[in-house]
Amino acid sequence: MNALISVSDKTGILEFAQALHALGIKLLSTGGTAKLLLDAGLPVTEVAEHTGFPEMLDGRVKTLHPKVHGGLLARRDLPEHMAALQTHGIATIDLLVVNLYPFEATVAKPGCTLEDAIENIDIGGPAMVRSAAKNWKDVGVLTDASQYAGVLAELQADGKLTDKTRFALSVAAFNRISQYDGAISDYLSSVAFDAGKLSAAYVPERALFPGQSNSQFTKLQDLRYGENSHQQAALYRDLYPAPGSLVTAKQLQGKELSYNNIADADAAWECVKSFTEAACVIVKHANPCGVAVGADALEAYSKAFKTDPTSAFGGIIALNCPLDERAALQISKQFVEVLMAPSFTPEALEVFKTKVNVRILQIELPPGGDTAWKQGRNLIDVKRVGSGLLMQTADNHELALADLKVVSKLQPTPAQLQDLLFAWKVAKYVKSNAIVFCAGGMTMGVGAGQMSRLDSARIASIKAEHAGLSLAGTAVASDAFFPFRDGLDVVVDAGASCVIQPGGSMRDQEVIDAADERGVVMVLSGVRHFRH
Ligand code: 93A
Repeated sequence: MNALISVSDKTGILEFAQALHALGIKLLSTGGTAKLLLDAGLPVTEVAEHTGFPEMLDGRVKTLHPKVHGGLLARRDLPEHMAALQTHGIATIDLLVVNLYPFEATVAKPGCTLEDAIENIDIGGPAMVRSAAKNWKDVGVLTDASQYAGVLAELQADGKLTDKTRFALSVAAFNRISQYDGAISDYLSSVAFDAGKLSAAYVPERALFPGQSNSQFTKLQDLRYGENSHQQAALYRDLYPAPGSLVTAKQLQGKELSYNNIADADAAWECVKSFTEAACVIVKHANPCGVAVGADALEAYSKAFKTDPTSAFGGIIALNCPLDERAALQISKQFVEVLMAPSFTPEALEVFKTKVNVRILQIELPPGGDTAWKQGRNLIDVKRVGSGLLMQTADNHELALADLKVVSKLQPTPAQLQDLLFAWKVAKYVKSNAIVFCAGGMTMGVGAGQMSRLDSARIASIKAEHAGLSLAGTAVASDAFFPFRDGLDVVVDAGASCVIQPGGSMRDQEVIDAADERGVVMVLSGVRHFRH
């Protein structure tokens, strides 16, 4: 039996090689490994001697030779394969022990240069591992020192490895190669991304669908902690982030972003960028607590703030328009955790200079276009469940005026239609069950995340009352249908004059009749926006 040993991490290799030798296994080895074994007095044949070809190009070519790969890949059960080995004077290699150039450890070192990283990309090692792992029926492949003891015990007991062991080793080997290549791809992608070298022309707009395993992420930064201080956390981004998505933001000032900051900033940004007019979204605990459109940043912010000044305290504020000094002065009156906008005037930035804790993010709006990616959106959503992942195409549905179906006897006025569409847009970004009262391009009451739609409706109206807002004549959006008329009664009692909901309940007619009875407009969107 022949074993080829070529390891960068030499932990435990001498003892293992000595034990193999004691079993009568012939040892082949590469430069550094061979030296270590020879120095310990073990009889070892250098690969260069075995192939008759010297190591060259600073070791870049050591084992890339038919005498190595032929010996690993030949099927022992095929006479043609064995005859070919004989013709070319190639000996079989039955055991391969390889661990790779330490690429991961190299790039983890501070100050690692691109050249260092590149030199630590192992080529010959993975090639041998793949050959051996492909030919697992005949070759045992060890890629980690933790495997030495088990393999040795089996060889000492039976003189050979079982099929089961060789297959398990093969699977482990391919796992290792995949992990290794992933680390190389991630590192090079982030280097290129940071240097602005990821040319858009070569960045494919990947069509991601559930069932395709094509999500590749690269680490942007470690976070101080996760949702709570006893949890560890880090921020990763897609290999190719959509332009205008949160991970492309630049932090201009302020404390380090926390896990919750990032999650809330994303919720705020996703919502605010769905508006074409100047808009402001204030988010607390992943829900918008104020959303408004206006002539400019100041008006949009002032209206959004009015929805729920209590909750806005310590909120995340996102604008989709330039932030000027007037708006900055107004915003600086409240406690704000994160402030984000596509651009800031120098005067606006000056306002926050002394508020060193306020995190200011500059984030470009997506270029826009006919695909979700160009609109800066994710194509898929991922959610962790136990030891699994739930994947779905993202909720990128946008409602157009023409999609609305008026089902009440009363027809909506143009102003009501505008308010309904605004309310619907906001409801999409509110956790279910969502009930959103709106008027004049601002939210007037937001009920979020309740287990019953009825309670969301009650909470939305209570919050409006607390904020001193009148709900008379408002538009209401419900992210899913009303299962009974009771929810509708609550919003109409609160003052709503028109309602938008998906429809589709068994009791739609009962709910529509109730709208007619109460003298309010009801329109159906035909789509639902659950957000759990
Ligand atoms: O430079 S390589 O990509 N070219 C090769 O042909 C090659 N063969 C083995 N790296 C190669 N190796 C790697 O060398 C092994 O994966 C192992 O990590 C390392 C062992 O080198 P040494 O025995 O000289 O310390």
